[in-house]
Amino acid sequence: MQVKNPILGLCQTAKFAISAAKVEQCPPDAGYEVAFAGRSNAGKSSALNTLTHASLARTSKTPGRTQLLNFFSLDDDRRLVDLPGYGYAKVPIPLKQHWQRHLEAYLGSREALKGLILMMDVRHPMTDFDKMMLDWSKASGMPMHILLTKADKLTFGAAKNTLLKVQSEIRKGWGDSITIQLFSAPKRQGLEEAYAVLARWLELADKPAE
Ligand SMILES: Nc1nc2c(ncn2[C@@H]2O[C@H](COP(=O)(O)OP(=O)(O)OP(=O)(O)O)[C@@H](O)[C@H]2O)c(=O)[nH]1
Ligand SMILES: [Mg+2]
Repeated sequence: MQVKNPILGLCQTAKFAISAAKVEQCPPDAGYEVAFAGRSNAGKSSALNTLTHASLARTSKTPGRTQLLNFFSLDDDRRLVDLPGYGYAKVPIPLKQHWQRHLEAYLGSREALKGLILMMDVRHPMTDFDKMMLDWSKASGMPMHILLTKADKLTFGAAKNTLLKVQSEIRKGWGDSITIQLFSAPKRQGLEEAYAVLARWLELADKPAE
């Protein structure tokens, strides 16, 4: 029997929907959403582009580039959201406060949000900001999955060691519901694991073909 993978099909036809500078500008709060969060420059936009086979999200060598909540539609009920990177020191303070306020408002109030993908650079994991996000996920009960990005920058062994170390730290401090994997955008490493998480949260589990 042939098995269809609906998440792959939907990701391949993802379309940019809207950039919201404030929570009030977000699409109506209905359906299913998965948001991509992480420190500035961690590789959020690159991961999104790799998963959607498109250059939907702007990537940049300059940290702090994604300044708004960017929504990408998969279908009428499902969206992926590229969140502004946190922790970029050179952003002017008023702008920083503006993002933080709206990011917090989005995270704290969004009914459609079903899970958070947290990206950490495999070479610099578990920053204070990452820990703050882990605390928030635990306190709010929001499902979280971590991508250790840029795995291609380390040898296989070193990347695997970091994975095990961070996994153990997270289990001890935040419980075992948070899942974690290695990811590389240029090598397209870790796609299947990430798709499986998206499919679960977006309620698009594999179904036998009709
Ligand atoms: N080698 C390698 N480089 C990567 C990977 N992911 C991202 N990068 C690079 O890291 C830089 C930042 O990537 P972005 O995807 O723009 O990061 P971001 O988290 O969206 O950054 P902000 O929007 O500024 O918060 C870019 O130069 C990317 O090309 C990866 O898996 N491997
Ligand atoms: Mg970005």
